[in-house]
Amino acid sequence: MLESNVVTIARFVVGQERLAPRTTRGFASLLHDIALAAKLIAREVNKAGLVDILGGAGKQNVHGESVQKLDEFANRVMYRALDHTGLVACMASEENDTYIPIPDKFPAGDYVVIFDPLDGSSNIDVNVSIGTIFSIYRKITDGQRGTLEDCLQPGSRQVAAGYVLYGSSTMLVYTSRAGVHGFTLDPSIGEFVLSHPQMCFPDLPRKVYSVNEAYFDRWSRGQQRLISHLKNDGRFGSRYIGSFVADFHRTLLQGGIFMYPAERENPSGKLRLLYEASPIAMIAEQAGGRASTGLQDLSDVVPESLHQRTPVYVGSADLVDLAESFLQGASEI
Ligand code: AFP
Repeated sequence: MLESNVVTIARFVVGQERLAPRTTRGFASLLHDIALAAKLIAREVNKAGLVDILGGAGKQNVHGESVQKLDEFANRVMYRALDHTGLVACMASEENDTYIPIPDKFPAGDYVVIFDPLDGSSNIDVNVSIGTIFSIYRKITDGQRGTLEDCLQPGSRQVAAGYVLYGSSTMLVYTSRAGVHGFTLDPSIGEFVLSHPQMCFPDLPRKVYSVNEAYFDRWSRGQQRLISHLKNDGRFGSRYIGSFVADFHRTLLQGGIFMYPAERENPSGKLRLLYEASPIAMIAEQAGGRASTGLQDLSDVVPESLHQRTPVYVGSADLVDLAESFLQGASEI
């Protein structure tokens, strides 16, 4: 029997359903499937350091089987966890060029699931935290199965969003518009258990900004002035991991602002709207923060293509407001 104070993710989600206006009973099952995929990915991520012993990607492992790259593995695990459930209309993944239909042999459902199976994967080799990001919408087209149009919805229409952080422990953080809740994988029972209920950006005296400052010379004057302002403010420290999930998670726990700005030669920045920015924006808003392109709320951006990129400013609401005040009107890039 479970200890009385342990709340597993399955138990928690069922209890939340009546609070989450846009979800149905199937949502609990969908989140359960994503949590299962996360456990399988976490198991492989934890083995990544043994790659020299077990064989690297493209090589044969000790069993003579060929070893997949971890991001390809994570992509397949997410797909296989969701393709047959009868809950999903279609999917889209950062790893696939086009949207992913549900095979005809399986029934299709109402939810559209969009994911980045392994974000920050260039950090794997140096043992830095990486993550999975997911975003859930309802199908908006009339047909039985989902289409590209169902994937191209603004973040404001998300039913739920979340991420999994593969760090010193594995955490799953999600929102279904009833607050943001964090669960830590307890390896001894193989379950995600509630560890961080009702997460909110704190307002601490020490502030943190997070941006890759090596790109300073490529930024607009407004962005450069913003960073100079933060440096002169006296209250700010700087942290940058280079792994969006890990940088955002720290920002959520400690407050501050994460930025991936536009550049003069690359006005869209690097991060993907559908796979990275929109889901993290929803979590930020539900945690009392804000997310912006620098010029408008990220949740209002209507995607035109699956792999569209966008500048990102996310974190404590007052700091995102401050960033916008430097960027709006500063059109000289
Ligand atoms: P990788 O998946 O190639 O490691 O990129 C990670 C990422 O998309 C995101 O997780 C980081 O916030 C961002 O790129 C870091 O980019 P820079 O290396 O340009 O700072």
